[in-house]
Amino acid sequence: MFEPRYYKNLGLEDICHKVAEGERLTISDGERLFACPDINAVGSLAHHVRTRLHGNSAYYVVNRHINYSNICVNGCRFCAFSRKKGDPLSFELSEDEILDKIRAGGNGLTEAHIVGGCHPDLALAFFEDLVRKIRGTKPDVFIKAFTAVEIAHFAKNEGTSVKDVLARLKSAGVQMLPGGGAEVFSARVRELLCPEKLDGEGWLDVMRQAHEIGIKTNATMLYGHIETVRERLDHMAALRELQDRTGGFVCFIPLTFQPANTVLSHLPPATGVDDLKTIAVSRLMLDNIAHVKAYWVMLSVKLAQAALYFGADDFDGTVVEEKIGHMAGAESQQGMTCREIERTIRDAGLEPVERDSLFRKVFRNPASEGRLSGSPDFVWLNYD
Ligand code: V47
Ligand code: SF4
Repeated sequence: MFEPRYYKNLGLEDICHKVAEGERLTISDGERLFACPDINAVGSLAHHVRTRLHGNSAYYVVNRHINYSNICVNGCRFCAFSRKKGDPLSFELSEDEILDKIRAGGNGLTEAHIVGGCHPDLALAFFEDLVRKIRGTKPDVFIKAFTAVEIAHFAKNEGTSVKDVLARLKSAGVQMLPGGGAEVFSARVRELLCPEKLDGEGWLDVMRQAHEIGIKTNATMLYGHIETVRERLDHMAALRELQDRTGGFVCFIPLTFQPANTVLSHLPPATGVDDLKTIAVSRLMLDNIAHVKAYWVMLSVKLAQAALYFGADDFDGTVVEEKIGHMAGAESQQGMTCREIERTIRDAGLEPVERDSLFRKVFRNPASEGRLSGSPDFVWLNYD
């Protein structure tokens, strides 16, 4: 399939050549890829890059998502998760409830993914204390917590700088920031969908500062609502530019918009072809970000499996309990067992590789009672 002659017929011979040579693609190349009706042609280019980077491996992580609260001062039109304070459907977990969820992960858990709304009253000291207690309870669990949007919100609430918030959370035990809250950086889209939220430059600036003090982060893009193809590509180009400077992004996660229960519920969701093409073009444009995630929660397990042949190399993880996508109508199951993930990856003809948050390979010793002991399903079976 990865045949220059084939791409010549599609008018994409130059792009095929650049991909083969590892040359950077331009925004206009990205537009031509999005416009190409031959999804297999675009997918094969992305699969070529993904295979060059990761061979036959497809990664997953034994993780758990925890949302500490859905109370949020912002009212993003695409969000079905957030509630205002006092709303009967708002929730706020206590420190003990959060620690119980961490403990329920058993010895197999390697990552806690902790995010919430921009809460009006929770002080930074609450989060510092929480992170310290998680470290004390489960020192081996990697703490990936608080989006750039939450970090900027903590700084504003606390009357301090982003730098100070990042430094304090790092010293409490935060090891990485998740990639949420990026949406699309376009000021036009943000004005219409999330005018109260930290803007695109602000999001990039928080990430830059995190990278500068040695905190790695992920990056997302929410697509499939009112954004244009050009706005998706501008978003990728902005991430690529920052990555050239800092090298701090670990994984890119295209998030397909779930419209149910949002102000935008009248919009049709992205089609499967658009989802696959977006993943493929992301892999091709983001030549300096090592990993692209097929987030099964939003994509569905079946489409995420197919995405492993369209540029994605990571399947995310066990997740256990997910609210943001499911409150917006995501039809995927709540969590996956390691066995289910491994079967899904193997059935695609790829090799499942358990990784930690930084994509270091995890080795397990089923015979040992040690730090990462237990059968791969241990995490799931210990959760009730
Ligand atoms: O920040 C909100 C987005 C994000 C909707 O970094 C929506 O490893 C779809 O960021 N439909 C949360 N998306 C998810 C996220 C994430 C997931 C997995 C791994 C990582 C990582 C990050 O979801 C939010 C927002 O950008 N979002 N509403 C919606 N209706
Ligand atoms: Fe709040 Fe995040 Fe939902 Fe926006 S997407 S309303 S910031 S919880």
